[in-house]
Amino acid sequence: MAGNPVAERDAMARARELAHRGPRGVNPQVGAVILSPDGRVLGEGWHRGAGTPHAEVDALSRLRPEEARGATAIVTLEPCNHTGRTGPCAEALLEAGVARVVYACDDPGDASSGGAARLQAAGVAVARLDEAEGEAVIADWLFVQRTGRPRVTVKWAQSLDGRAAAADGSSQWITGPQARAHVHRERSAHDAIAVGTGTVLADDPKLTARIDGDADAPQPMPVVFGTRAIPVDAAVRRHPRGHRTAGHDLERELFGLAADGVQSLYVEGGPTLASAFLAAGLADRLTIYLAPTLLGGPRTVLDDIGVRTIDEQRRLTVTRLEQLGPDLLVEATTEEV
Ligand code: AOF
Ligand code: ZN
Repeated sequence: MAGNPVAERDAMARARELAHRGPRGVNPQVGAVILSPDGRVLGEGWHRGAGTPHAEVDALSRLRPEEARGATAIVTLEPCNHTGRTGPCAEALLEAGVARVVYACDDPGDASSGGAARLQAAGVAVARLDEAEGEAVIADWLFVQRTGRPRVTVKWAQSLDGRAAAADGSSQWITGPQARAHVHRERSAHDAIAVGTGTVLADDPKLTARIDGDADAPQPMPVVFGTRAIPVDAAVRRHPRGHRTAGHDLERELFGLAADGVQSLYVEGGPTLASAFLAAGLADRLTIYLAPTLLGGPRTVLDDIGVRTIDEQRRLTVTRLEQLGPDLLVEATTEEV
């Protein structure tokens, strides 16, 4: 069965919007739109998190049974082929009598993939559309599927001479308000935010995302690494998402966070924690705020990251360079290209 290209492209864009209504967690965000053979929207759906109906089943549930016969399902992810917490979507689409399925990206799961082939074998027309855009919706989830851990961004602010604080440890403020506003948007864009106990003791950060004009910005869950106790009156104890504590085995902690649905982690301080993530090869992206100031002295942004000799230097690839008021933002990945 041939599709209706214009209606299908619009429906896929709509399905991507619907996907974002779902929560980030252990399951991917998925959206679905059901079209009549002449390209009218019959129903919309999205996945509301593990244990709840998948997007295509949610969309089908909005239709009268006879409407689904001969319809086209537009889904941002390949319909699953497994019985997990819910039944296989490929079978649900077959039973409903859907004649055509258009999806954006393949399901990477060993058990859950194969829905497209299953549908095709049963005589349903299957096509793939807007793959890159579909992958972008669930980029962090796909990263977790591939690596078992959240994607990690390590952030720091520094003087031009590479210091994170003055000799006495004071560090507020090195950068200006534009850079700090940017940091709050970055906090909100991550599922969790990590600091060491040293930073909690020195700076008493709130670790909330405070964005002008957006009181409902998503808040990252604080994760405090280290062995020292968090003071009873520490600001992090009043964080709206609570907080969790973590130990020294970074990889293990990351696996645990991913198992609890954390797809991205923002490592915000300080030098000890940033260095530990870099030394362990667990930093994927760096965001470095450079302030046009000099501090000198011993408080460098990093301590030992395992580089003994110049052959071991950690080459980065700069992915973005931006001026934020008086400061510069350098974004880099640890992947060499
Ligand atoms: C779909 N449509 O809306 C979603 C899919 O065990 P479950 O039921 O929670 O299934 C989770 C897996 O199903 C998940 O890892 C991914 O492979 C797929 N997600 N598939 O057909 C959806 N959310
Ligand atoms: Zn499914």
